Amino acid sequence: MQKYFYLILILTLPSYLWADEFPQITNVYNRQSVSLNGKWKYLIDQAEIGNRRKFWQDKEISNRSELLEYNFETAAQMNVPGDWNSQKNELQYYEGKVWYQKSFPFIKKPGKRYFLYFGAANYHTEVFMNGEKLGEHRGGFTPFNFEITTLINEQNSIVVSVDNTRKKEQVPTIISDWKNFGGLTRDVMIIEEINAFIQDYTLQLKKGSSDELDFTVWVNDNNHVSDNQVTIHIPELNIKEIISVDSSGKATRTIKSENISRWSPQNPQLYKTSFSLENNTLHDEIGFRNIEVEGKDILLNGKSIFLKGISLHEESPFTHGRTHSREEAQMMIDWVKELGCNYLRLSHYPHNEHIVRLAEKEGIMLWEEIPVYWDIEWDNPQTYQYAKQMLNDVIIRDKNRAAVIIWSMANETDISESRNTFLKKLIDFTRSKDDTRLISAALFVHGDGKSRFSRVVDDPFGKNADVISVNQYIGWYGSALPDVIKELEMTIQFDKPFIFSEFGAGALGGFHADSLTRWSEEYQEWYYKETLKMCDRIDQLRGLSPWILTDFQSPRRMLPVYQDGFNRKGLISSEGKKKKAFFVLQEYYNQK
Ligand code: GCB
Repeated sequence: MQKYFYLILILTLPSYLWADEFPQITNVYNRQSVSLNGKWKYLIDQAEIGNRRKFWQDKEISNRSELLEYNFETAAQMNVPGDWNSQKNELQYYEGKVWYQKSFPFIKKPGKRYFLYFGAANYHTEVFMNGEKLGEHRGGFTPFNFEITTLINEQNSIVVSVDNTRKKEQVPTIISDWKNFGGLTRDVMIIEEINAFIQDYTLQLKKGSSDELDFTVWVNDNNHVSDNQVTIHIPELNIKEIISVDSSGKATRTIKSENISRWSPQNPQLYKTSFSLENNTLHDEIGFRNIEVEGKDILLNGKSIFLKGISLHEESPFTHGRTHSREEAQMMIDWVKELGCNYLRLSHYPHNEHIVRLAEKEGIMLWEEIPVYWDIEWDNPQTYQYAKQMLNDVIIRDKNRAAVIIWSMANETDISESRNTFLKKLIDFTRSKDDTRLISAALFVHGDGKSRFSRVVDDPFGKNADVISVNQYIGWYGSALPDVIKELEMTIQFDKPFIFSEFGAGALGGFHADSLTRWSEEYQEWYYKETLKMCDRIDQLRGLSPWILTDFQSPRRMLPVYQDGFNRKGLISSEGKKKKAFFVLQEYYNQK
């Protein structure tokens, strides 16, 4: 009986406990590393036989009489990073398991430690190296890593299964309005470190202070030495301090500096900073700024700002796949700047680190979000764990980026007791990890019956948020045309900054007609003109991130001729061409 009890216990343990992940190593692009990007072999495993037949043993065919019904050696290849959908016709709509394999030689250096790092893989990933399981990870948009020091050899084989099956309890859940790209979607690399190394650090201005830096460092030391010393050096600020870490590897210090030139869109100042432990030095470029709210204002470095933004999915109009490279990030940021933005909503999940870093360099403030999207399983503790884990991981990755000003908890979630509790727990968790940034979520509005287009913003989430954000689509969804937008009345029940996290209308790029014709560029142009006029009437408004920079694919948008698989609300078409509304918003921002 007891035996069964334990068996049941093991089977019901939340699966995140299975993962044998090493705590996230940050600032990976400035570390010594070997890229594993490039061609990987792959096998489609719709029948889910891979786990039973132990694909990870990656057998070579040594005996011609042996029956082996899988074989990486002769398998086709695809690019990593990259979603599978846009690379292979047969995988365009595939949802299920795919096994990846890569062989590579390696020269191990004495005294080094090695870590296998994945920028992201969607959704459930199991990782094996040289026949052994390293662990698994759930969640499609955040990094994870495993220590491989004792496993790595002169010749190696890594086998990874990635499963993008949608499941009720996952985050996001079954339904979403974007394409469920599967695969090893971001960079894969081996990070080289020494026995005791700086695994992570926080360096940002202390909340409410313009001359004190809060610094925390985490050293990972195999020998758990207690007197490791970390030197932090910011030459331009004349800062050089030596700090001893405790036996858990942690040290915290407040560092004073009078001369900080604070980061802002006009002055995206980043300071070259180095962190050293013995002879090992890790470099970064870090900006310092204050972000807070006061009444209805968002204050950046003490001054009220207006967020001139746009929303973005991680999808390229040229590859029709998930973006993952620095070059693609540059392309997006160039468009964002051309539009006149100082702010970008990275929706609806954490985007890759390249775009976050680039936005920061170019002076674009960021909203980052986790895919708590529409109605997920609010009462399921495992669902909460998944959401919390994602939030935790993106905060760890991006906490030193001055550009990130808002952590968003969710998008368009119906109010209920369990949803309110779930989101409140996420808020509390976020504040405990990072009390320097603002908290928000994209909320629904509802009618109050006073008139056809009067709307109230009174979601209880607003009580605990710093910024009240809502999505609204009057003039697109439903039968009303954009001429009714002028009748929209917003009653906002919170004395806090208010932003439109979304509004938008669909247009097929290149389709021209009169402005009454749905799907024409002219309709979308008219919609933007009316909406922006309406925005000017809301004096509590402190920003916008209209929906959306570029068209993107979605299983919900199959209308032939006009949609053909794309959500057409982009200001830039699925071929990368600007639509008329792009210029309406550009003019508005240029005058703002
Ligand atoms: C929304 C959602 C977004 C959709 C958009 C639309 O409110 O937040 O994910 O894509 O509307 O196009 O309807």
